[in-house]
Amino acid sequence: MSQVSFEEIGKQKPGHTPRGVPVVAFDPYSDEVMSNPYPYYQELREAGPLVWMQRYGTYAVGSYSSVVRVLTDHASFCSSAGVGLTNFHTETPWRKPSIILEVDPPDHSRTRKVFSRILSPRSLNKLRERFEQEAEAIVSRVVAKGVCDGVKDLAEAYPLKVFADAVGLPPDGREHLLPYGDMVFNAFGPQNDRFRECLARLGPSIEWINEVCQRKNLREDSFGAELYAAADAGEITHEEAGMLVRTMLSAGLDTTIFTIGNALACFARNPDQWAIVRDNPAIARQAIEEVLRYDSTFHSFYRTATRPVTLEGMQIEKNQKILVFVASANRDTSHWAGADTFDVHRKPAANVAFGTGIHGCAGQMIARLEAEIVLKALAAQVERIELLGAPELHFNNTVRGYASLPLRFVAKQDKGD
Ligand code: OVV
Repeated sequence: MSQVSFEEIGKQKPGHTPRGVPVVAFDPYSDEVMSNPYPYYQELREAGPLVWMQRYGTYAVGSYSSVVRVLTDHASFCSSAGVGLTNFHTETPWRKPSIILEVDPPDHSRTRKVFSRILSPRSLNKLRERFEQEAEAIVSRVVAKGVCDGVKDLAEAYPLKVFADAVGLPPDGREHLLPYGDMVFNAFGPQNDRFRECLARLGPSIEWINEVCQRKNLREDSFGAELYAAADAGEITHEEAGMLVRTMLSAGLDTTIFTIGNALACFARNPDQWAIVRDNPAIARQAIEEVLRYDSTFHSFYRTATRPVTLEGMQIEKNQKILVFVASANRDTSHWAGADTFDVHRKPAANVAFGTGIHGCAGQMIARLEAEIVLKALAAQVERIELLGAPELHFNNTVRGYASLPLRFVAKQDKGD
């Protein structure tokens, strides 16, 4: 098999099918597939542990074992060529690459160390009380309203308040966060209409983001302030501190918002599962894990082969992109019994919703904390979650969630019991 040169990557046309690799024809970025990707993921896994995505001229993995294999071999499957379809070695990224996501060791290790410390369970402890108070207030509001949009009124409202506060953002201008995040996650996919329309709509959001990443705009006693303190201590540069604030704002909103929305949809559609959490809120953390497995928020991203590498008995050429479907791995029936059933009693067995390996989500503990606290606040006040109409999906090239969820939160008769 011939080796693909740098220059050829990105210009590769569908049809350059490598020999011996099963071919998959569906477009994972089409509205049709995104509406319900799971039958397509099954097709992908049944085709084989490593396949060729004809539409985009990339390899892909969708089974649990091959996904884990790719993510735990960062030496062979790197992130520095970008974790989207765009190959940074040959194409121009839409923004300056992330210094923690789109980078390999040893550069990655230094930024990751600082970032992980600031988001460690230990440093998150001090946020719990404030997060709980805010969840109680927001949940009380939606319960009082009765009928609401579960996305706008709860799933968006909560992280836009508590996470943005924790980063140290000013209260004004936060409406720029979601258009920016939408762009970040669209940009991991192909430069399709969705990407172009999102970029065209962005307007002043990029400038606002860059502005609030500066030290003078961040509150004291915040993640942002801690990143700049790490710069004062010489662990990273001051410019890098600003870039890591950008990472928090890129990665920390859409993801948690969609996860909370997906949880609401799961429980509205499975009232028996809601009854379990409501009657035993201690299970909330495990239930969130099941939401993440069953309806993963981050669906897919890429790695790039650093050398000719054999995977699942097939040869991948250097510089080739490999599409990693974590949402498919989380539905792999050879790893999960009854994978397509939402079951909060399922024992948490290492789902890959947050990825795995050295690039495994650095914010996963705060993401879980937010979702768990919201679920517990709902469990304290809400008897039933009723779906009043068809949920509206939000289409994004990388993350999956809802644009709106018409819900009624039926209050418990006696909140005290
Ligand atoms: C994990 C993630 C998602 C989106 C953006 C970034 C990271 C970043 O580092 O900017």
